[in-house]
Amino acid sequence: MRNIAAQNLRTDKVFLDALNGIAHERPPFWFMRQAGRYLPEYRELRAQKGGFLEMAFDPACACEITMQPLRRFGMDAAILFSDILTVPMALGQSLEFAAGEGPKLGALNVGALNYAEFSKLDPVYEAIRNIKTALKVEGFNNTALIGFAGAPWTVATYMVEGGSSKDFLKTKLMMYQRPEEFAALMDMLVEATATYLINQINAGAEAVQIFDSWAGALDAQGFKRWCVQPTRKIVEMVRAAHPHVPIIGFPKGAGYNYLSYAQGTGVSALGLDQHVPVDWAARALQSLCPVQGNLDPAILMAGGDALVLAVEQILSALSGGPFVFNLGHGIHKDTPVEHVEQLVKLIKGEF
Ligand code: 1CP
Repeated sequence: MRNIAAQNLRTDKVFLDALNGIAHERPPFWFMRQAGRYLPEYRELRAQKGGFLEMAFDPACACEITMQPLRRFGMDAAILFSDILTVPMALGQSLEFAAGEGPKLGALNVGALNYAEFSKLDPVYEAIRNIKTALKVEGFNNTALIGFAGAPWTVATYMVEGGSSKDFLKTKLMMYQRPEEFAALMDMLVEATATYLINQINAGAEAVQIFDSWAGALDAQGFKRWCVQPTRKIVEMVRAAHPHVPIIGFPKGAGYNYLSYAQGTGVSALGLDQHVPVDWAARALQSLCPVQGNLDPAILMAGGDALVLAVEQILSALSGGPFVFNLGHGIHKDTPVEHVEQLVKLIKGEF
C-alpha cells in the first residue's frame, strides 16, 4: 500500500491517520455538504445574509457555517464552506446564485480569463484561518480541516454551459470542435486550481479534496485525457509545495475507471460514489490507497432499516483497511437531522 510507510506517523487526528494508510476500528467520518440547507441554523443564517456567495465570501460567516455541523455531530473533519465555482469567478467570469436556481455564469471568453483579480479568493483563506482558530477555541482538537477545489473538467463544464447541465453537450462539442481552445481552458484551470489549493494549505487546510463531480460523463479516452491527466498535474504541483498533505480525489461516476484514476493521478485517497460496489472497492482500490465513501444520500434521507443495513454493509466491507466513512455524494437538503444523528451513532457502533 502506497502510504503504509506512514504507519508510524499516527497523529491525534484519526481522519488524517486514515488518509495516511492507518486503519481504525471505528472509521473517521465526515459528510459531503455537511454544512448546508438540511440544517435549520444554516437556513436561518442564509435568510439573514441573503445569498450563498455573500456567505461564502464573508470569512466570519463561512467559519460559522463550517462549525455548525461539528457542534451537532462531531465529525472528524470540517470542510471549508465555499464552492468550486469561486475559481472561474476569480479568473474573471461572472457568477451568481439565484435563490433555488443554482449557479449562473456569464459568457465564457477563454482568451480573456486572467489572474488580475485572483485576490478575490483572499476571503477564503481568511475563512480557513478563522476556522482553525474556532476549532481550537471550541475544543475540536482532533478535528482536521479539509480545503477543496473542483477538478478542471467539472469546473470547465460550468464555465462552458453557463451553469448546471444534464448532458454536458456544449462542453463536449467544444472539446471536439475547438480542441485548442478547450485545452487552453483546461491548462488554465490546472494552474489556477493548484495555486488555489496550495494557498488553502498555506492558510491552514490539513487535507484537500478535488471534486470531479461530472467525471462520469466522460468516455474512456476523455477520462484519461481530461480527468486523470489534469488531476495528476495538480497533485504534482500541490505535492511539490506540500509533500505531506493528503489529497483526496473524488471522480464521481468513474465506475471501473476508479482504478486507472487511482493509478494515474497519484492521489492519496479515493472518494467513492455510491455506485462503486464496496466489495470490489475493498479488493481493487483499498489495496492501492485509502478510500472514503459511499452511502447513497437517498438512503440517509430515507432513514430506518434501509439506513442500518446500508451502513453495516459499507462498514463490514471497508473497515478492515484505511477508510473514511462518507456519503457517495452531498447530503440532500430535505434530509431529516435525526437521520444524520442516527448515522453517526451507527458509524460509532452506539446502536
Ligand atoms: O444555500 C444554498 O442554496 C447554496 C447551496 C450550496 C452550498 C451549501 C452551493 C451552491 N454550494 C454549497 C457549498 C459547497 N459546494 C461545499 C461546502 C462544503 C460542504 O459542506 O461540503 C462544497 C464542497 C461544494 C462543492 C460543489 N459545488 C460541487 C462539488 C460537489 C458536488 O456536490 O458534486 C459542485 C458540483 C458545486 C456547484 C454548485 N454549488 C451550488 C450549487 C447549487 C451547485 C450546482 C450543483 C449542480 O450542478 O447540480
